[in-house]
Amino acid sequence: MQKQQLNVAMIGHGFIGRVHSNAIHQVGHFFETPYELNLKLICGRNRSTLEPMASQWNWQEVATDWTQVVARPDIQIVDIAVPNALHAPIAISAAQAGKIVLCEKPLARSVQEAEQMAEVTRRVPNLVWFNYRRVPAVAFAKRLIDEGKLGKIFHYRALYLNQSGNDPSKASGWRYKRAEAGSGVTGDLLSHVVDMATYLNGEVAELCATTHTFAPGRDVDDAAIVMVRFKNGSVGSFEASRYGVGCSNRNVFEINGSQGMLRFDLEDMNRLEFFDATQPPNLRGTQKLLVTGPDQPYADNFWKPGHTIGYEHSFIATLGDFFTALSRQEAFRPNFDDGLAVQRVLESVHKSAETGAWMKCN
Ligand code: SOE
Repeated sequence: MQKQQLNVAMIGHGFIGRVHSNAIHQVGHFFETPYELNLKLICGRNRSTLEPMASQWNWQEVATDWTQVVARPDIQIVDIAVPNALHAPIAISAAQAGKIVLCEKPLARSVQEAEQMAEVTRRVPNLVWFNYRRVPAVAFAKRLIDEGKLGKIFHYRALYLNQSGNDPSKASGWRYKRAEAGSGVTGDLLSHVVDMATYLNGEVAELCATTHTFAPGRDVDDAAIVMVRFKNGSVGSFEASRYGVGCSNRNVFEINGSQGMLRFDLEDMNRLEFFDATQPPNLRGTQKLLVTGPDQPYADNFWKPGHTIGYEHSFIATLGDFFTALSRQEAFRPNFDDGLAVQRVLESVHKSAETGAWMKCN
């Protein structure tokens, strides 16, 4: 069958732009969909870094003005991989021009921006790159929870730590400036924690948070610690920090239920730890499952059982599921409304940190 050609324009060409470029190249190799993606155009402000990036990742054209790019009739997909301050104007213009819109997380700098983006973008297929939902071990955790393997959930605790804030060479980057990023670690890392917690354990009912900035003069948060009550009756904690010295990209959750426990650590991302409390007491113990198949998420897409995968596969799987949903005219999650929901929780974190009070979410 002839595939439908879709031309992609990616705005941005930093680290995450490379990750997205790889996913756009690879998705057709691992997921059977009726579309063929063309890496038509990459857009960025700095030609001297843009041109080598375009040639290394096989983007056909380069451009420096995103306003012209989103207006081009030969572009069907706009992928946003730029600093957070530009997410809203690009997403809104692209959606108004009828494009499919893919946006890096966090969706926006504020709830107000996210609301405008979600409103306009509901008319077009859209996605927010909360990629960790598609790590096979995380998707398997979701399946086990939905099957009731944990019973009633008591606790959900999660950490996302890196050490970038403690690195003076990074301090001048956009991620450390309120005007460009909107917030610090909350938007950058806590947003992943909130999305994953909502995916696995449902909505947050209320929370109480403290945030802290270690670097003198920095106008964004470096660390956030949050106590959480979920709508399903469980209680939990979230911690995110850029001062987690010794941790490069430590994204962890641990869930305790009446019938078992699940534990995940991105730094060992092919594994999911499972404790089955329904086993006879003398046989109970934590199993370190290698989630590469058989009968596990994405086992049919990637390699044979035991042949492990990496960070980039979570982006490929995100895109694969997105185009599968598109071809079936089904809803895709996480979309801009999910990004907005995360933004609301992050705003409650900031308000709670300012006032010291518990905040109701939604
Ligand atoms: C940098 O802190 C970063 O690239 C985040 O922005 C990503 O969302 C996370 O997945 C890895 O770390």
